[in-house]
Amino acid sequence: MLTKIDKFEFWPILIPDFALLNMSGLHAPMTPRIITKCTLADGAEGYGEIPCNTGIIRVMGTLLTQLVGLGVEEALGRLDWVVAESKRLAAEFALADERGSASFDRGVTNHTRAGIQMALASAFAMHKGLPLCDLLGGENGRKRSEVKFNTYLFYLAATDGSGLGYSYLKPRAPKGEFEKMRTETVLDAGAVVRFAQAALAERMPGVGLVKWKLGVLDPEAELECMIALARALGPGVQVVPDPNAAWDVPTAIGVIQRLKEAIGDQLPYFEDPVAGLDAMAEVHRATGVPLATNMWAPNFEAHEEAARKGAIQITLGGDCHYIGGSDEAVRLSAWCATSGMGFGQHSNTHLAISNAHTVHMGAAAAVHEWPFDSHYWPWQVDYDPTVKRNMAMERGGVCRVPEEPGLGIDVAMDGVLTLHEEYLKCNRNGRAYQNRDDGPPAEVVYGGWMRPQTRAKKWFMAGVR
Ligand code: GKR
Ligand code: MG
Repeated sequence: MLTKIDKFEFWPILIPDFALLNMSGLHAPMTPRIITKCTLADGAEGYGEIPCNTGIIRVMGTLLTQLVGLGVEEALGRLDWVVAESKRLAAEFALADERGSASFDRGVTNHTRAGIQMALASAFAMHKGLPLCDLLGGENGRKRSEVKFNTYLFYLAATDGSGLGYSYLKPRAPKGEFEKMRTETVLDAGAVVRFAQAALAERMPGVGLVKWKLGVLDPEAELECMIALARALGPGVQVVPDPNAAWDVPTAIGVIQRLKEAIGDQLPYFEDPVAGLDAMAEVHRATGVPLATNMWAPNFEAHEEAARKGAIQITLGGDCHYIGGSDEAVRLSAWCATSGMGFGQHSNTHLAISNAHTVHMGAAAAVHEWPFDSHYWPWQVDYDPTVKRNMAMERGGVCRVPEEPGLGIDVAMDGVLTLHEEYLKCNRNGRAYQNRDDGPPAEVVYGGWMRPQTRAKKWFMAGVR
């Protein structure tokens, strides 16, 4: 019975984060994640990494004990039970299990399933001596040998003197303009252009698509930034803006039409301009610009509805964490291949284990026409103690798909435990980064800032009085 699950463990951790702005507020200097680990009786180990909230911790703790002792294949066959139990427990514990409406996903069930599936599948791949993507890809294994990422950039807040503790990220001797600017203010067109140029020159050379998070400044100012960015980068680089549904329909139609007129094909698609599938369909009909989402299609049913309504032309639901696991992301890619919807993947602040699962998912996916989002390469990779042997990013944002069994990276458990200690210490000391919440740091740095729910206009600076 070599394939039995011997141990199934998980650790909430805190990972370093920069002062990124979005319509929900400002990233805190640390973000909670969860690392899961499955150990089989033959010693094979598999890992998962997911967003963290206190709801997931409660549900995960209850479910993992019930999987220990099962065969790994049997456990993989019980993922529907994981979903049903997670929903039941979320209701019993009165947890929000909230999807879609925030700029980030506060779901419990989707993330719990993902954390369990990732650890089980990578342990099983290890046991079989197969790279994970060959297991995920089914009969013919992987579909490709490289997975591509875009460059994912944000406006940055001035945090010096805020007392929030971002200063530990300031390098004493920055290796270039990108590292220097990463801890400075980026809030106008000039800084946006300089920061993106530095990212492409120094960090991700040869990448042909820059995603920029909007929903921060007045939409007119953001339009000016996006036009300046596209003009400065030139026709070889596309620009994808994402205001996380901060705008109403008339604003979105006006901004997108003018952006399209100004930059033409440099705008391949626009992400989540407005809230809800009906509004997305209206914006698409009026502008003709393809729209992408990571907010309004959290499951397969919503994808079908989105396709019927003409609301979404590209899904970013290929995110393993968001759709409930890398197996589900691969299944979504197959649905995209037949339905004609474009397939992409969305990302949140994360470390190497999440990155590795994304690369394997991308290698196994039926289609991979759009480069994936990743917070990792511009932001976290330099501050990641959870990995001893990592994947590398090559020119053009390319990650080569590993040939080794399992994930093809070496996880550093001492680093995981250090970050777990940080989680325990911060929460003991009352800093309480237990759930990601971009509101409180925004309130400290921009006094008078209000949560989007309590103000008429949802972009960030509209809340600064
Ligand atoms: O990290 O601030 C952020 C992003 O806004 C993230 O939370 C979103 O989920 O990256 C995401 C997006 O594309 O909407
Ligand atoms: Mg988005």
